[in-house]
Amino acid sequence: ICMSSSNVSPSSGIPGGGGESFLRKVLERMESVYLSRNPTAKSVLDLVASADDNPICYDHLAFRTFGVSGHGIGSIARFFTDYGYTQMDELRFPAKKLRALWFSPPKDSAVSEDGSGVHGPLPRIFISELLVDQMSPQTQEIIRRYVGISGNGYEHAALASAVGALTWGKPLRSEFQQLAKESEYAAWTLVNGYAVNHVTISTHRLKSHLRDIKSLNQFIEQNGFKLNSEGGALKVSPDGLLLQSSTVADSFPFQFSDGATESVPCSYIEFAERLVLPEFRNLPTKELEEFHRRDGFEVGNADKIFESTSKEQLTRRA
Ligand code: OOG
Ligand code: NI
Repeated sequence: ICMSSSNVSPSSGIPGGGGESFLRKVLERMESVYLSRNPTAKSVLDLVASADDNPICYDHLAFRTFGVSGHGIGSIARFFTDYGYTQMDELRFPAKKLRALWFSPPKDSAVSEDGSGVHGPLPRIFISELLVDQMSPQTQEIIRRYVGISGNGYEHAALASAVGALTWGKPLRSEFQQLAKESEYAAWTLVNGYAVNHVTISTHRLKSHLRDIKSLNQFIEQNGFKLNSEGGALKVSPDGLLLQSSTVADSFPFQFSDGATESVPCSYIEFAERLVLPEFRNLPTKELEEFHRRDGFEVGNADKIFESTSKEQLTRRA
């Protein structure tokens, strides 16, 4: 079975019981929106599940937001912190005008024997926000108008994600294009809202040879899926202990409010391998738990993973 995440950080929330089962129900709805919109992610999960014949554990789920008047990271974070998650480190991406925070899960109790996906160990949560103040006046005007239309929608970000709805109206194609020129992240967020941006398979918790992320990458490509090639398919943290890769996002025909339809990017799937920390290297494999491994995220890796929804990656020939 998947090792339960042994988080040492105190969880102020509600471990187990009604709180945890509600949290998992919400994650289930978010995941089902994600799987229904992203055929590549669904196929990759099915493929890995059939090849490994073991429960798949999620390392993290990620969301994108507009960092302006309450609509930023906090809007979606609130749900998770209310259900026991703990805010961890901040990551900054000055060139992309983004910032992110990650949240570690509460100690979970409801991991069933065959717990897979959202029924396995609770995932970390990675939430980023666009630094809207740093955008051009035209871009800011569009973003501020749409978050304005949404009213108090930001108070219900998790609900919006779970039901797969935008809290603002559909934009004009020209507005999408204006944002895309300046920040592909902004354009993505305008048409996808609080939808799950990606789920990440925890490769070291697989049992077959696919637990090695390099083997998994090869397997994914052999099966005809395109990996995000930005800076090389495999992203490695400076300490060498956090290895990540991702597919290129799917796209879907989006009908803009002016009636025009254009293909826009939606979500992708990521893979992460967390290696054992030096101080635990002598532990027998059987005794290894998640907390013995490299935790957290890495700016250098993340910066390249953001490109999984970029036009350059989407239009690249495999
Ligand atoms: C997030 C990219 C970063 C990670 O695991 O470092 C990331 C995004 O594309 O919104 O997922
Ligand atoms: Ni990620």
